[in-house]
Formats: sequence, structure tokens, C-alpha cells
Amino acid sequence: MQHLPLIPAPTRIEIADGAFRLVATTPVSGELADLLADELHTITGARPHVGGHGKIRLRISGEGRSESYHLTVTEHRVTLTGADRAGLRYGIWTLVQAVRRSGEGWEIPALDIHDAPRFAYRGFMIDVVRHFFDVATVETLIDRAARLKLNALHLHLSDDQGWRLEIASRPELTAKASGTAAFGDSGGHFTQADYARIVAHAASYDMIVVPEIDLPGHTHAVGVAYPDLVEEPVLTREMLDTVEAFGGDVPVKGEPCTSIPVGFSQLRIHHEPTYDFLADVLGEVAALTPGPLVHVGGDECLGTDPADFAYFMERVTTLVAGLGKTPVVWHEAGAAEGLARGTVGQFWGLRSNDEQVAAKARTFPERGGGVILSPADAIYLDMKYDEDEPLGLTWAGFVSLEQSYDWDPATLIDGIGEDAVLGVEAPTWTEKLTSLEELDHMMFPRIASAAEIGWSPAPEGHAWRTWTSFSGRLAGIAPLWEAQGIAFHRAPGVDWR
Ligand code: TNX
Repeated sequence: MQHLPLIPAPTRIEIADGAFRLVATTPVSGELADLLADELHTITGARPHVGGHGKIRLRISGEGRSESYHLTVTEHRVTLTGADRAGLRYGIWTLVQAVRRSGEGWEIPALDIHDAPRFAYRGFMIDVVRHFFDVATVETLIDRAARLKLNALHLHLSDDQGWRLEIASRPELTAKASGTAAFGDSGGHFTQADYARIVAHAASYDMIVVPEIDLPGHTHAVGVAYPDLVEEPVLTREMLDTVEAFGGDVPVKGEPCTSIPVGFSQLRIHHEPTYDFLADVLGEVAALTPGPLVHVGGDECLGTDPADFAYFMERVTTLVAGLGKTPVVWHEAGAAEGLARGTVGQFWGLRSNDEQVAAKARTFPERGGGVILSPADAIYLDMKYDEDEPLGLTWAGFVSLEQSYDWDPATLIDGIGEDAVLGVEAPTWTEKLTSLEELDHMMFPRIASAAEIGWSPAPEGHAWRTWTSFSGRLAGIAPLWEAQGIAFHRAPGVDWR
């Protein structure tokens, strides 16, 4: 059977003979008809008429699994029914990917698709700290990720190099600690109005925003604004080596950090004003965020005593839970016994099972929380593709496109099966990335692997869930990505036409 260039692969698809011919006058009607008309305009250059009784009919049924849809294309009509608004929109993205050239015109092959996501959480992360990206850039990335059926944007808003979100009750954070970025490049921050615009833009695609305030490490910038709240930097040999390798200065408490070592900063843990600060910051963050999740970090506290770390993570997750949000933490925090019940763990280990990491990850489902999977040697999109790649980092090795596709959520971590997995997230750290073009290059096409692994059924018994099919479909989708202006990388392994 021929594989249409649909990514992520639909759950069930039948392709028939014949096609629906798309002409400039083809009318589109029903809910979200304007969205489909705009998308068709991008591809064909003509905007169909909206309204009346269209030959292309869109509808929300209010029945069936959330985010699911049913798409039927015959020679005479196109019928798309979403269970809800998100499902209808996902069906539109599928329909748009199925449009193909036919002679001088355009057509959609006759087909029948029933589709629904495998996992509820399908995310991507942007680090706006190491380098800052403005609202317009973030919105563009939302547009692109949404079209791959991703539904969560994790924003990494604070780190050693800067504080990127205005906090009204703690104005010094952005006044003093947002001006610079990695390597002394200029920084920036989101006002609360900017953040609200991002949240609203994401919501217009039924995408949630997951804000991250990284704690108790990765907090050098807090000390630039409020020196009383942080310890002196921990100068380990490893840390000095990274400063040496990547350039920049050794961080000095109270001065902006322009280098990219990790693990040297920490909040003062046995100090009550730290928790007053966190109540203010996280209170505002929770109030600004309609989504259910607030990320509080917990990664790479290399100089922190394990008992202090556990005490801190217990308090901060309890604080977030008290604000009515579900805390999310990086997997290291699984070591803390008293985490708030239901805390979600984000795994960023490697695909080769490391028993110590797996043991930390398993603690989350044991305490009623799900696990979000971000295996670094597969979907850390800041990893270099290969030795010819000028951008990005290599600590998890080179990550080819094929490798990004080569894993499955249900078998990644010993003792964590399908039911414990909340979903998949592809992070893009930005130490070495400074523009939308560079982000595009690193994210596309590997973000498509994350999208398919998060949405499509498990490979067993699904003919499209193979590397050969996926790479073929990527080649087929390239013209659409070009029409959408995505500066994707023509990664080896795909027969890009
Ligand atoms: C590890 S992943 C980090 C980040 C770096 C990233 C670079 C994680 C939880 N921490 O601080 O930016 O590697 O790839």
C-alpha cells in the first residue's frame, strides 16, 4: 500500500482509488472552515470559498475520544468530523498533508481515516534563557509544532544566565537579571502581557503552556537580583572544565553568568526568605498559567547535599500543589521521598537503560504521577546531527534523524510501561542557538520523530511505523514545510526530492 506523506502516521487508514479534485471554487463549510481555507491558500495559492453547504464539510460531534477525528474523502466530497475542536483541527492538519499536485491542479486521494493520539501529552520545550527568543518567534514555533499535533509547549523561563518572566512582586528579577544571555549575548524577558499572548496563541491551538522555574539549582540569575537567596557558586573541577571548553567567565555571585557550565548554583535551602520568594514567584506563575502543569526543575544540583535537595523538592512541589497545579520535575527529583503526590517526572536519560536513572523515574508512577519521556540521545533537539553540524552540543552524542526515531515509550525504561507514560516531549536547549533559522534547523525534521512517537500507535502491527515509511513520508512532506517557510535540515537518511 502506498504511504501518503502524513506525519504523525494515523491510527487507521484505508486508501481507495480516485481522488477529490480541489479547485479554486471548492466551497468549505462548518466549524474551523476559515482555518482550512487559509491552509489550502498556503499550498495552492487560492483561497476556497467559505460557507453554505460545502463539498468539504467540517463538524464537531461532541462524541468519542478527546482529540480524535474521522476523515472521509471520496471523489465527490470530503467529510471531517472531530470529537472536539482539537480533534477537528488535527483532522485539518491531516487533510492538508494529504493534498497533492495533479497535473496543473490539486487533489486529495480518496481515503478513510480514524485517528486518535496514543499519549495525552505531546510536547516540545524551548529554552528562552541561554538565548532569548521573542514572542513572535515563540508563536511561529507554536504554529509549526501544532501542525504535527503537539499539544504542550514547555517554556524554560529561568536559569543561571537569566530570568525571563516579569514577576510583579519581585521586580528586580527582570530589572537586574534579564539583560544578558550565554556568551554575553543580549538577553530579554517576557512581560506578563507577553506571556499572556503566548498562552493565548497556544490556547488557540488547544495547546497548553508549561512554565518552568528551574529550582533549586540553575538559579545564578536569582542571585544577581536577590543575592541573599543564593549560595556562593560551587566550583567543581568538572564545572571549571566546561567553562574552559566553552569559553566565558567563571560565574561570580551577583554578577551575570555568561558561560554555560551547569550545577554550580543553588538557592539557600535552610533559609525561610527563600520560600517567601518562591511563594511569590510560583503564585504569579500559576495565576498566569491556565494549563494544569507547573515545572519546578530539580535537575543537576551537583553541589547540593541529597538530604537538603529532598527537603527542598518536597517543599516546592507541595507549594505548587497548594496553588492547584500539578508539579513537574526532572527525573533526578524522584530521589526525594516526600514529593507531592501526583508529581509528574520528566525523564531526560539515555535510551540505554541506566538502572539508577530508571529507579528514580519509577518513583513517579508509584506515587500517582505520570512520566514524560525526553530521552536525550533521541529527542534532545540541540544535539548535533553528526560531526559536520556546526550548531548544538554533543554531550549525549551525535543524534541522527534515524536515531531520533529509534525508540518506543512503552519499552524505554525498565518497569515503566504504556500506562505510566503521560507522553513525550522534545526539548531544545539553546546554549548554541540564537535565531529562528537555527532553531528550525535543529528541530526539523527531528521534532517529527517525537510527534509520531507521541501520537501514532505502537510499531507492532502498524505498517507505517517503520523508519523506511517515516523517512519516505518526510520526503513527501518537505514541499509543505517549504511552503510554510520552515528552514528544516535536509538530514541524511531521507531521499529529499
Ligand atoms: C542538560 S536536561 C540540562 C540543561 C542543558 C542541556 C544541554 C537538563 C534537565 N539539564 O541545563 O541546557 O543539558 O543539552
